Amino acid sequence: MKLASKPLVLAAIFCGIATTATAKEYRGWNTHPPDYPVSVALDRFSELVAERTDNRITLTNYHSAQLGEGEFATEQLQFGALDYGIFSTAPMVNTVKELGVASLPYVFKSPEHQFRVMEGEVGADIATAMNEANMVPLSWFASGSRSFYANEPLNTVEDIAGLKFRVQNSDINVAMVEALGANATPLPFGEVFTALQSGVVDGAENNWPSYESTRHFEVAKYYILDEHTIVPEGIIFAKTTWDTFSAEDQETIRTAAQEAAIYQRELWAAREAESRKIVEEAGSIIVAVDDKTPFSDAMQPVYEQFASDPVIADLLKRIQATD
Ligand code: GTR
Repeated sequence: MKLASKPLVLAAIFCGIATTATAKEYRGWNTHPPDYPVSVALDRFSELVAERTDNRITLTNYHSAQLGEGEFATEQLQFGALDYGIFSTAPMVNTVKELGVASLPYVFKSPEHQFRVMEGEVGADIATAMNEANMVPLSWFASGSRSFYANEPLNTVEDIAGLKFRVQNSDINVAMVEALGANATPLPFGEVFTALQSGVVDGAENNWPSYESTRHFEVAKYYILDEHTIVPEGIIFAKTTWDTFSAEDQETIRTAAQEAAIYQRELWAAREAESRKIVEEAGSIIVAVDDKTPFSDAMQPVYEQFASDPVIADLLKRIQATD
């Protein structure tokens, strides 16, 4: 077969280069199934970016932990092996100590207070610290309050003691459970159902939608609404990827991430109510906690251990001063 003439080969090479330079695909991590509020909003984010960059930037979301469990994905992001994703910041606490302040029990007065803090000056300082670990947060999604559940009755804080709880992989979460006299077992999210079912752990802790979507309620039906943490969860890019975008594209992507977050917060409110209904109808025993003081008092050692660091102490003071 006759080889193509030199100009033709050059033209082909040139076109190849032109294609890669004008359309690039990026890989995004997500742990939740496609119909979960977080996932739906992440897909909206990708659509907005594609539309607004004339498909030059394609953000492909891999839902349902297809790219691995959270701890692994968090490391991949920090190494720049993943481009972006929607991440819970709990497993980042061990590498970015500033994030620890946002994982402290009862640090936020409400989900709205968390948004005001994370979107304000404290959030900007936390973002700067995250940049040093190769992470650029773009917007914060609703993440719900996390509460304990177990396969035996939980009516008061005393009932937590002596049980074994799965926690996210964070030193603060371990300390929190230990402060209640219980045992903490860090495990990947995707392994919790089997761990509950086989008795490796007696319980776990999470928000309404995750308690329901993972079907943990089928194997741990006692849910006590102590609402100990509201851990920030957001769209986070690897800085190594982020820095390759022009300032104009960065602006487009950041705006889309913020719009997606507003959409997600609406979806979240509806899903919280729906999840609550599903688990109640399935027989979960829900215990309301009117006075959370016994929980927050018992968790004081966590503050002594983590908030004595001057950097955390300063951020904490500023969070407490935020309305
Ligand atoms: C969920 C969160 C996930 C994951 C999970 C967990 O609420 O959305 O990203 O962190 O909790 O408990 O591991």
